Amino acid sequence: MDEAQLNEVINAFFGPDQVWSSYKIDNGHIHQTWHVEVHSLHRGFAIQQFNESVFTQPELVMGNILEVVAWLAVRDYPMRLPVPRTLPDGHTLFRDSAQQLWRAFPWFAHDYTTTTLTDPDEAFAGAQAFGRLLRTLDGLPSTRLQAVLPHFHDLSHRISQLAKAITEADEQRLQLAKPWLERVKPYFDLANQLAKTHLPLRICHNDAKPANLLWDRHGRVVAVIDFDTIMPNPVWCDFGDMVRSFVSPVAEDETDFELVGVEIEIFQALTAGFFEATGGWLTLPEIQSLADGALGIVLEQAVRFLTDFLEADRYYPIEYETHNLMRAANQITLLEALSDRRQDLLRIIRRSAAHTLL
Ligand code: GN1
Ligand code: MG
Repeated sequence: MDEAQLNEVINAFFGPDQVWSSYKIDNGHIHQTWHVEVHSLHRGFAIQQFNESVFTQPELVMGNILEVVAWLAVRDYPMRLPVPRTLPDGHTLFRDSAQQLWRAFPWFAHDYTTTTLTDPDEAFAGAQAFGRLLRTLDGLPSTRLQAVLPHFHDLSHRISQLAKAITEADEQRLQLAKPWLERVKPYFDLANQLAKTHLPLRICHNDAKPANLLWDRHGRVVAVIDFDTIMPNPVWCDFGDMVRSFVSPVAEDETDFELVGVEIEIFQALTAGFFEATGGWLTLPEIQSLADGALGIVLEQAVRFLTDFLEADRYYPIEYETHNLMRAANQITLLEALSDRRQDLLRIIRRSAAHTLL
């Protein structure tokens, strides 16, 4: 991406001859993002180059986002809303002369973002924010949302993709992956167990991780961002993604696996924050699904990273050759740690849920 290309995009969204400055933001595996200050408008924007190989129907993604923000805008939703900028022709996507696709969101002033949470108060506030989003989306007819990524949280489908990748992988990658495949296999039955739960579908964020939260200096969540994958799913999908990304004190690609583990205080705070926002609304079977759902989401992420490693890194960008294998290994280590503490997780969930029902 050169400056002339970004200038073309800025002209399209904000009119010709804008004076602007920008820097690239290193956040997210899928799209590429720039912070752009449009000086003549005295406003900042997040400008994104849209990844069409992941989201092959970009208009459906934008359609979902518009449905969701329109719903939230007239409800009791206390955070900023990522409303996409419209072009003069009313569209929210711009195709530049190099055939790349772009969109723009308002920039929300915030003090920090983070990929890991080490403070229980932050875990509480983060889970409360994702819970609030989930709760406020209740009632939005799911028929108004399109399945932008079919089978996104379909664990059995993810496992069968891994099986296919194993049969097609190059020998060297397969050998490297083998020990981790052996360690993850015992958990595959979780897919069947979770498939049997028959829970109501809720409108989930589906990427409920700290990197999708913006914070102010008082530890309050300014905004939940990245509405690309908002789709109906069982509630454990969002709870599970939070567990996956909150409870371990290190990033998902940390290679010192000794550091990967479950900070039980963080889990406790996360659970309390989540029930603070959703308590009394969730059904008992949903509450009972949360612990195994969390294990399921960690398993799913491990399977996705492992599949991508075996498929020679088609999906997730990598910084070194075994990056996806290391990400998978990290997630398998976390899965084992969570599984060891399953009884504690269940007890904490039960207590927390009881508390909100009183
Ligand atoms: C991807 O791009 P980003 O970081 O928001 C992925 C999620 C994964 C996550 C792992 C559309 O999200 O599903 O859980 O990486 N998004 C997509 O960090 O595949
Ligand atoms: Mg995302």
